[in-house]
Amino acid sequence: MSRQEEILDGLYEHTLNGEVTPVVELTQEGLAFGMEPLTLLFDALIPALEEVGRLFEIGEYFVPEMLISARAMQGAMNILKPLIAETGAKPIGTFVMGTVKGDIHDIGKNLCNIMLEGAGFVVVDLGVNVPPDKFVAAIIEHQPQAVGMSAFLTTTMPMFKKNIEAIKEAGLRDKVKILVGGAPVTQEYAEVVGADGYAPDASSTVRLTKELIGLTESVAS
Ligand code: B12
Repeated sequence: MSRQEEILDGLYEHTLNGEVTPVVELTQEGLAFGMEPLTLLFDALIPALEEVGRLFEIGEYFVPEMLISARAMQGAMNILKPLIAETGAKPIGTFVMGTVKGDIHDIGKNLCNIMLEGAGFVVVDLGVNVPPDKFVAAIIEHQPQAVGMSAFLTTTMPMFKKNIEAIKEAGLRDKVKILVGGAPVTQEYAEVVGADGYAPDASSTVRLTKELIGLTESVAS
């Protein structure tokens, strides 16, 4: 096995076991070795959290295990974030993002933010547990082209509709494109609640946002 493969394997295992110190060390070693930040993310860290979710589902992991795995991943993200987000690109728009009220999952949201920043968006992150009036206030204050709402629980997904209703009532619905996402969310659900779009991951979030606000990808490289 090459050292790169060992690093990816180690990152996966230590994230799964919630060991932040080796996760941070392996992330630094991988980068020093010339590995791409996105490779560490997509080939080790995200698969580890997917496995955490599976183990939780079958009753082998409980909330504390989920939490320490999430913290371990966060340790790596702190190092990777500036590397992924810093492109020096000119701002191409403003994106307001938040996890809906009642929900504190933020890793998926944060990942979308990093990729959006990397693509040149100014991201206003409202954090987690965001009530409808905060989304409305942020739209008024920051005048974004797009708003993203993240929900990871079937019990908090209905907040999309509440948020969209509040945005409508404030007379702002035609001012912004609304994207929804999170593990249990689907395209069908997005349509039912009246969102403009749904994306299953961070890179498609960037693609969809650009498409919705009328920014076509440049064909010239
Ligand atoms: C880590 C984790 C936690 C951590 C969260 C830490 C944190 N800071 O985020 C902690 C321990 C706190 C937690 C708590 C709970 N959790 Co939890 N958690 C998870 C876990 C394992 C991983 C989630 C994650 O971050 N994945 C990594 C990211 C990268 O995932 P991703 O989905 O691929 O993200 C992409 C897309 O979703 C999309 N996206 C995300 N947001 C947005 C927004 C927009 C606008 C767009 C366009 C796209 C988009 O882009 C992302 C990046 O590519 C999942 C399992 C799973 N399979 O999702 C359970 C899971 C979400 N949790 C679950 C549950 C039940 C809970 C608790 C209720 C447990 C409890 N009994 O207390 C609590 C609820 C707390 C609350 N009120 O929110 C269930 C939800 C079941 C359901 N369908 O409702 C899951 C699915 C586990 C399971 N299989 O049962 N959890």
